[in-house]
Amino acid sequence: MLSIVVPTYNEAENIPELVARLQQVLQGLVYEIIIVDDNSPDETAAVCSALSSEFPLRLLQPRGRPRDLALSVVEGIRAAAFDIILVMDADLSHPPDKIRTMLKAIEDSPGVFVIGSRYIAEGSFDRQWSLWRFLNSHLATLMASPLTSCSDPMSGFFMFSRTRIDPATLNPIGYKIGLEILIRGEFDSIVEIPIRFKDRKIGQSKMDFNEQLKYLRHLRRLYLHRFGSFAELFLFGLVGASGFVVDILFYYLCQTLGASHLLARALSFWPAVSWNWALNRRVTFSERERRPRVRQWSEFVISSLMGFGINYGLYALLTTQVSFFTAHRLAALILGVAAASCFNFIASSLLVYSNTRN
Ligand SMILES: Nc1nc2c(ncn2[C@@H]2O[C@H](COP(=O)(O)OP(=O)(O)O)[C@@H](O)[C@H]2O)c(=O)[nH]1
Ligand SMILES: [Mg+2]
Repeated sequence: MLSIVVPTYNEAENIPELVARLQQVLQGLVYEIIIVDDNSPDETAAVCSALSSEFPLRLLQPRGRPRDLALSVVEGIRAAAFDIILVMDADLSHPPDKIRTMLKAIEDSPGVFVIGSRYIAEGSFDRQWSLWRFLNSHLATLMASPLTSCSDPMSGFFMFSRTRIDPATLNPIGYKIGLEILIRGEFDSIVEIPIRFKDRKIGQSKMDFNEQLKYLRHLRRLYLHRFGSFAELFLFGLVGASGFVVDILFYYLCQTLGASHLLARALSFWPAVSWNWALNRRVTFSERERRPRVRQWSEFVISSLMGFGINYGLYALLTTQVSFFTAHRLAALILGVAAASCFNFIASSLLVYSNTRN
């Protein structure tokens, strides 16, 4: 017994063929097709209503939220009548004739996550992709590689048992719902089935730049989920590195405008520290409580100045008191920066951006 969840947006012309192909390959099985349509302006609703008299098909049209593929799939999973769920695209990119192989894998071991993969042996694409699409797909996969060993977590063609996830824990955004379920679910292992991914014949892809930005936000959530404070530390480091660039730019800008190098050094600190504060508020700790800006900024400045004190103090102490560092000043400088960064991160995480203060 199988529930097939198909997210759609403007796929009215593809749905009849998809449904007919599913009927062909699934004869003798009990299954349902749940079309989760984000209120497409085309004929999707009429097409589905006509098909539903002949095929086991239901149409869901969620309202009250912006269009989102991943959220549509979550809604489809919630509405499914059966525990075994298959997610696939409507545009016939995913081969229905692999479904029985996928089902067999789940029947053999119900705890697995089965995914149709383009990147393992015998998996392939229909025709040459543009370099842009190719790079995009590979870069997206590479960025997810610390999260999963799956070779193609971006494939939207996968099957799993709903008993292995709690839909309430899913918090996706954008396109990569397979990755979301894979990371948040409790699966024993991943089974990859090679597929030939076909380019759509009808209609248009809805993948665009905005979806790629959403993917970065989605990845951030998954990294925080999987790596907790380490992911925050990593983001804090990235923000710090970008602040360093701001610092240098202003340092030169001030001098170009006539300031002395000492004055330029003192001035460029302020835009850099403000940049860091704002980005940490928006990116690193964006899930934390929103505290009043001026007060939080002031605390961030104080903690940064204390960090600088530690940085400078440690450098001075080591290079005057420890003979090794007298000879290796760069090592002292690096230790100073590392200690100050740790201090800054801890102060930010526990105090400046903490949840428990107001
Ligand atoms: N419900 C819903 N489905 C979507 C949305 N965007 C795309 N889809 C569907 O998701 C599947 C994959 O989208 P597609 O545009 O083909 O992406 P591509 O294969 O990466 O080019 C198709 O069935 C689309 O109709 C959306 O915002 N909401
Ligand atoms: Mg497609």
